[in-house]
Amino acid sequence: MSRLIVVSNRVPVPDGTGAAPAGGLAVALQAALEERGGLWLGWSGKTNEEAETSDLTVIDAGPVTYALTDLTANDVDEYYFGFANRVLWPICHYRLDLAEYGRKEMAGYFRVNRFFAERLAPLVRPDDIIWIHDYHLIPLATELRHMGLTNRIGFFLHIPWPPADVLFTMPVYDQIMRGLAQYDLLGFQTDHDLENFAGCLRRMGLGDTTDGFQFHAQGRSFRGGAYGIGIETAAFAEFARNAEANPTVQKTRRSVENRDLIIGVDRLDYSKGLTQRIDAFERFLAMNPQAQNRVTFLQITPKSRSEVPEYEAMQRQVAEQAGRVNGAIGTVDWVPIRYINRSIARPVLAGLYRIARVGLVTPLRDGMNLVAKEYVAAQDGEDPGVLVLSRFAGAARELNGALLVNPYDVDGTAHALARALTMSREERRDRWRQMMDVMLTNDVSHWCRSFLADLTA
Ligand code: GDG
Repeated sequence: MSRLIVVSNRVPVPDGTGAAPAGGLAVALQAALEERGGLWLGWSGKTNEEAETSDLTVIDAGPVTYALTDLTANDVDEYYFGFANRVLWPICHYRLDLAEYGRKEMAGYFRVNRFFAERLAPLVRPDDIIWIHDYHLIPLATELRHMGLTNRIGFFLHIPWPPADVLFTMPVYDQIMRGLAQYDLLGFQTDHDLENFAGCLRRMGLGDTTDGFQFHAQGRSFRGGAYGIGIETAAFAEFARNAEANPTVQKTRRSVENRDLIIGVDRLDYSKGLTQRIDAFERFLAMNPQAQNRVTFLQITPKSRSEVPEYEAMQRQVAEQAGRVNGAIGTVDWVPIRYINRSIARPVLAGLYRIARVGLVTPLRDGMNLVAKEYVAAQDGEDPGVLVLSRFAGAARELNGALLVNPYDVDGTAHALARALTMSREERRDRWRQMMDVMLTNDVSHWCRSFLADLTA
């Protein structure tokens, strides 16, 4: 079996204590790396003005080696905050209005990708297979090919891929598309993202596809596929069962008294539809006065990317909105929205999913959305809660048992909330079983194995 090299912007290096359970993606990739032996390379998360000449930090953990590189503060500004998170992230989430183009940032993105390639190339053996992750590193294959590497290189995009008319608004779309054509396998979350990619290639006259999966562009052949990412379904279900007894979860349960709990969990990000979600909750209460003082909406929203101006503005906007609704609708003994701006421990999160009657997951656009899957896996199958899910999340392609909503349609989401809270136990069980069966098959190990099988085929 060939050795596997994984490259991602950040690397989940195990801390050796086992105290913090790693996310599903880290577990699945670590398992694949352990099986084949391998290397995981990425940014250390640290800045260092001598980054270009300093050594990689190498951590040997049995069959797996972790190699971390620092970046200069300027590199991080241009490559990470500037281009990855202020151009590619909004464009791939269909937010043309939020993309901020700067020549410096665009150049920085390509420069840092070259730097990653220079760090990686000396470590690669001829028969290694290389798996690169996400929008930060699209041009990496181009750089590695320029250095003469002929290894099999796969790429998985964790976020959506937009249609041509959206992509083409980005000044360097041509270079980005040519960069993608240098891989041997391109993995997307859904068939829709794959179709969008094929459409972009065709519209550019850069290449075409023979059977929907096999592409021809720039004199090369490569494959594309939809590989929807999963979670560790069975393990997470077990984890949530045990987490119900967690003291913080029990305390929360008591504190909501006999009210129904609705839960939302999202990084603070404009793609997650938070303002529309709060509007829908407010509308639901207005349309169902009997629900007043009978429900609590708990929104857990750790801050992210606060250095990016659009995120900073959002933080203020959502906090003000939650405060306004609480002021207008709340009573002396009832706070309708509990809005938490920090990250909470994973066992507490799992237990809260389990006691919530509704999982409210309404992104405006999302590659997959693992919160939706975690919420379902955490339920008690005998008396499960209901998932209300945006049709614009990749997860909606798989989770047919959810109540699918259009998050821009505030009335529609409010109706779905009312329906979720009054749904019969029988219907809840049927819907849950349907989703759970799919998720037990399509778990994160399945995702990892399918991608690697196609990359090595
Ligand atoms: C990207 C794509 C795609 C959140 N708050 C807390 C917490 N979380 C955990 C959740 C979940 C993860 O963070 C979020 O994953 P998502 O998939 O929902 O969203 P992104 O971060 O945007 O991820 C997405 C994903 O990549 C994988 O391919 O699904 O579409 O955008 O696991 O549980 N965890 C803890 N405390 C929190 O407060 N412990």
